[in-house]
Amino acid sequence: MPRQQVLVFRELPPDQLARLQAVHEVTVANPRIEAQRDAFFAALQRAQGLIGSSYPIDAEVLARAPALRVVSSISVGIDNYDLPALRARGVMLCHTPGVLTETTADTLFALVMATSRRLVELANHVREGRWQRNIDERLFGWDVHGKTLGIVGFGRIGQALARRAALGFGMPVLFHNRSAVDVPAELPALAAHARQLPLHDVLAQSDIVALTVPLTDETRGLMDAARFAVMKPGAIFVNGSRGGVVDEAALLQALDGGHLRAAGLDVFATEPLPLDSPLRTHPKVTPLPHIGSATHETRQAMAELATSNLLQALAGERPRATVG
Ligand code: 8YV
Repeated sequence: MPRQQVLVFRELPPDQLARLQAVHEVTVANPRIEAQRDAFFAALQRAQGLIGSSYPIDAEVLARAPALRVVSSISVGIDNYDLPALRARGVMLCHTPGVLTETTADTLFALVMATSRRLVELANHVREGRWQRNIDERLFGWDVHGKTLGIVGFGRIGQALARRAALGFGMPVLFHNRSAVDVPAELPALAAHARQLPLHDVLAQSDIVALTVPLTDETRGLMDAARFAVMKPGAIFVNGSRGGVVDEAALLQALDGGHLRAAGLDVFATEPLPLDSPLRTHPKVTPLPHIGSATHETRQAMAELATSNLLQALAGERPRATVG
């Protein structure tokens, strides 16, 4: 098979970069880094394969990639990719589902704990020398065990989150999902713990609401002022999906007006979060820098899968994880 031109647009672990270099001509250029952007677009002109994440591959980029055959995303989310434009060009899209499910569910449950028990706020209370006497009710958190968890989006990550909540913390789980889920048949361990309900009922009956939906035309702006108003007074909101699913101004109003108790956010409409965003310093918000899958083990596994997808596609084989 002739050596082909591969463009890596997000850093790969050395062992995975070496796998690509052993077979193809590889250029590494991350367009999110100003100093590498010209190199990215120069290499794009001759690239048959792309591998990376967190950069929009749209019709404009594709128009500058006349030889492109496959894009291998180091992500499970595919909202950065213009699917109709890729289809129109016959460019295959691969991604990395499955390998990051448990890690991302861990992150989401960590946000449930951190917001409910005020972990970051109270750690800072100690760090900043303000722990001068036993804490009182002004610094108490709220129990997690036994509370009702509402999950919006019941795919792999939502189901993994439900297992943690129901089987680990005795939490009844209510979930909304676009398609019907036969819990007794598909998820027998959750049969006695998880119920599918319409979105309104999940929001209205849950003490904690967690988003795990993908960002699509249907879910963009899903959590708006009306839906935050449906949530229980004093409820906690956690977002591990995409920032674009949330009307952030409406979230701030729900927090500032006292309707919502707290919010744990791993994703934002604009990332990195702008320094002037009120979400960055809001006392009721626990912000994380999009660390859903960001562990050494899982990012290595994602890179390995994405590299295998690309090598297989360029060799004319069927990759393990294609989109569509
Ligand atoms: C990563 C993610 O943040 O997989 C996704 O969709 O959001 C995360 O795993 C990111 O895409 C890094 O590759």
